[in-house]
Amino acid sequence: MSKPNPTVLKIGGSVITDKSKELQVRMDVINRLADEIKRAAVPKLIIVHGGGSFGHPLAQEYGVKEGLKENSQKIGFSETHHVMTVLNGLFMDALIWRNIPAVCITPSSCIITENGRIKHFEDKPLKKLLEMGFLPVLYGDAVLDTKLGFTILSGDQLVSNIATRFNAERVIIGVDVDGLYDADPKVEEKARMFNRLTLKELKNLHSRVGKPKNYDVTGGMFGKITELLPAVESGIPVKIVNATKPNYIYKVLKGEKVKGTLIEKGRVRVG
Ligand code: IP8
Repeated sequence: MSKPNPTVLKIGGSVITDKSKELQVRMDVINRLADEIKRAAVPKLIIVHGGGSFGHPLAQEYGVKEGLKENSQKIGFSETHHVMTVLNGLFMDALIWRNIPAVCITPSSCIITENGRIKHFEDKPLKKLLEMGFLPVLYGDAVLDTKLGFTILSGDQLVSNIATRFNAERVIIGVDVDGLYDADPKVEEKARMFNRLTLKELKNLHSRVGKPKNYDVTGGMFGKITELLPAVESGIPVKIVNATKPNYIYKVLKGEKVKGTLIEKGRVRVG
């Protein structure tokens, strides 16, 4: 029997938290997503979630991403990591209460970056969990860094790294908009969504998608695009969908047609 390659699912922090208020979880959304994940029953799944109004405001307040410059930042590293474990705990509750054998893998305990890029990743437990049929769950985290002392590892860099490392079949990115746009759809009324993009087209977008103006320390949609490049480059298709809309995550996990942006390495097929 052939073993399926894993699916890597990212759930954005803006989906599971209310970014207008610090430390505001959207438990209703987490519960609905857990139901959808349960119903879809994907054989090999790895989940990564973002920080939203848990990790980002604290990371920004203490300049965690920029690294350790003064001792007073250390408590900021601890707090940022801690609130992420709290958000993760709520996510894990929702999965485990539904009888999903999910296990949390804490990035700060198994990953060290170098200038913000993943350098060491002790991935054996993750691999073993996957082989045993567990659902590993990771998240964007405050991590140690060989050059900076510490930094912020975005869920998107993690997704791309894991997808490449485990030769994922596909990556699904659940966000709070319908897909990838040529401008911020929350600001620009006329923003146009891409249904499909090639790697080349995606690279061109870099210069056109502006940096976010909010507190998202890992760069919002701009950061996402940059981080997804290695996964797409290694031939893994990436689908960006709106996870705030009921059943979108269920449908995409099941391989059903759903509105969103599909990014593939090769030329876009016609039809
Ligand atoms: O929300 C960063 O992860 P992201 C998480 O995926 C923290 O960018 C700790 C700010």
